[in-house]
This record gives sequence, structure tokens and C-alpha cells, in this order.
Amino acid sequence: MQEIRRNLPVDEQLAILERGVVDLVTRDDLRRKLERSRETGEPLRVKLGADPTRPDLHLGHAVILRKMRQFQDLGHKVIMLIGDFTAMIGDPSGKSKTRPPLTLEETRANARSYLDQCKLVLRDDPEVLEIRYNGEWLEPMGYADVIRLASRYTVARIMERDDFKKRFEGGVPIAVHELLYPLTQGYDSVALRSDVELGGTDQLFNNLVGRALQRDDGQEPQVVMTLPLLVGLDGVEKMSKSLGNYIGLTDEPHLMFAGLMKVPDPLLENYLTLLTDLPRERTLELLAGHPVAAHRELAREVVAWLHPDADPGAAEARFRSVAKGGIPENIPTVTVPASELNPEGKISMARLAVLAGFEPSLGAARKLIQNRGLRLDGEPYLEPQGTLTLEGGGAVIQKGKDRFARLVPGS
Ligand code: TYR
Repeated sequence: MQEIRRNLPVDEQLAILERGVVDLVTRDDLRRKLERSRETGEPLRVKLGADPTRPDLHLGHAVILRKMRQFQDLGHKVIMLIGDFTAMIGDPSGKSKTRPPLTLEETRANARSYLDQCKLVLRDDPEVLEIRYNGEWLEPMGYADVIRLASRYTVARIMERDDFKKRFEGGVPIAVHELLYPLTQGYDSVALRSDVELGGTDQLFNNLVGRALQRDDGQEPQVVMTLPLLVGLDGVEKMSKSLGNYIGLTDEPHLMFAGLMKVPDPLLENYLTLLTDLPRERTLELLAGHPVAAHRELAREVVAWLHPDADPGAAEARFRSVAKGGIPENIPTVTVPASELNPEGKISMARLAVLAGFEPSLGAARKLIQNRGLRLDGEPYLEPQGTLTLEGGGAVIQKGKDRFARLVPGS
């Protein structure tokens, strides 16, 4: 792992930190804080908050985590703030309706998986990583404290926020606790004395509230830095698990490679800037050349970054053989017990797809076949009710482009 480079000249730090950034409030404040940190040797405290409302991260999250990592690489301290308390309120940012609340157990389990995945990108070193939970200061607050917090901001300013305005004007209910969310997030910055807060562009409003509350509290206001929301593989919507247009942070190397080869051409520049360290000149050179070469370099860079221990050529080799219609080596083997066979020694293809873990139920498996999503030994398989006799060598079934299983008869 690269050494931490502390106390670089401020201009060099700014050049690294400003890459890919959308909003920076304000650049002068950041410069001043970096200058002071160089004089005192005191690192900046850089906050990123996350409500553990879902367990899996994707490349969209990686964009912001990379920025956190850049701060760490320069010797600054990043604070991963887990919003175990705020997750119960639910951030209304960008939402058109009230979110259902989560239980404490759900948020705890999500938080564990979340932190494990963050460490794929961040340095797991207490000198540059602090992990905190906002329940620590929010849970003990009493009613009087909450009223005092609420008195520090006006309804007019809260209603300046676009999503609240739209809901209000459209007659869609806004519960009062949702109005408190930005204040709560801002109060976290007061509690943590953060120097910088990072977030996606959807967090600009919330993070500016933090600036105001810190100022009100006599602290120096935090710098607010936002990064673009990565557009997903559909080329339209922001990357999100629920829209299915995502590449997971823990996807296997060959799946990640295949996903990155599918990035729509107009998004290449964005992905190359936000997810690799390639110098600007190299990015421009790639964009001027053939898009397949640009995709390949993007895929190589990202796979090498997130799977540093994997064989760098293997993901690509597997991707190529699958792209040519081949069947890769090293696919999982599933043994089909004799008890699964009917009296004629046959088994339904739908059942095989379930045994291979492609689908959760027979109904879903039949639908997969109906939608032409299943292949048998490389050929499309089109009979939802079809059956098969498993010979000694077994059969290879395939879902979509990249999922395979070899099925062999058991005893
Ligand atoms: N509101 C942020 C989000 O939904 C998460 C967050 C929570 C950020 C608390 C900061 C904070 O103090 O992504």
C-alpha cells in the first residue's frame, strides 16, 4: 500500500481533492483549512454520513469513498458516520413520499455489511479512519434539546429545498419529523466538529444546514463538497440497486469487468474521471480513440482497484470467452441427487435452474425460460415445461450472459 503523504503543498492537495467535484462551498475555506492544517500538523476532520438503510454498496457509492480515500492518502482523518439514529427518521432528500421506518436490528446488520464494504476502498487505519454512530449524541437528547435545535432554523429556509417545495405545492404530505432531518444531519457536524463534509449532489442542502448550525454554535463552518451521482448502466437513472442498473462493489472480477464493458459510451468520461486515477490527458486520449479500448482500460483499472489480489488477466479472459459464446472454466458444479429424478430418470429444466441458484422458485424459473433467459450447453432453451436426462458428463446451464452452472448426476 502507498505511504500516506502528509503536509503536501496546499496547491497539490487542492489539485487532488478538486478532481470530479461538483459543489465546493467554499474553495477559499478549504484552502484556509488546509493551510492551517499544514502549520499546526493537525489533520482535517472529513465527515461522510450514511444511513444504513440498505446492506449493499455499488460503484456509485465508491465515487464518494474514493474522495474520502484521497483525504486519507494526504494524512487527513475521515469519519464514517453511521446514521443508526437518522436511519429511523429516513432522509427525505430526493424522495417524493415518507419512507417506512426500519428496526434497530435491520439498521445494525446493514451497518456491519456497509462498513466491511467501505474498507475495500478506505484505509483501515485508526490514525486516518474514525467510525462513529449518531445515536451516541442523538439518543440522549431530551425534548428541550430538540426544541432548541428546531428554533435555530426557519420554516422558510427548510422549504427552500426542492423536494419539500414540490411535495408541499403538489399536496403530498410532509410529516414534521421529515423537516427535522436536515437539522439532525447538521447537528451531527456540530457534534463531530467536522472541517469538511462530503456527499452526493443530493446532500448539498443538508450539508449546508450543518455549516449554518456550526456557525451558530461558534465553530468554524465546515466545507461542503459534493460529487456527482453516478449514472447507471441504463445511461439514464442514477445507479441504484433497486433499478438494477448497478455494478456491486463486491461483484466478482469477471462480472465487474463485464458490467464495465457495458457502460454507455456517453458516460465513459464520467466513469474514467470518477472511478480511476488516470491522468486527464490519458482520459482524453481514450475518448478520442475506439470506445472498446476505452471500456477495456476502464474495466481493467476498476477491477485492479477493487480486486487487488485477483489475477488481473483472468477477469478479462473470462469476459472474452463468454462474449464469444464460450463456456468459461471454473464454473460451479451442482450435484443433482437421484431423489430429484422422476421415474423415467428425468428432471425438469425449471427445477435445474432452481437447483443452480438462478431463480428462487419454479414459477420464476419457468418465466426465465419463457423470456429466453436460459441456455443449455450454449443453446437457448425455450420450453418452460421441458425435461432433461442428465448424462454422466453433466450439462451446463447458463442464465443471461455471465451465470453458469455445471449439473452432474449424483447418487
Ligand atoms: N442523509 C445522508 C444520506 O441519506 C446520510 C447522513 C446521515 C449523512 C447523517 C450525514 C449525517 O450526519 O445519504
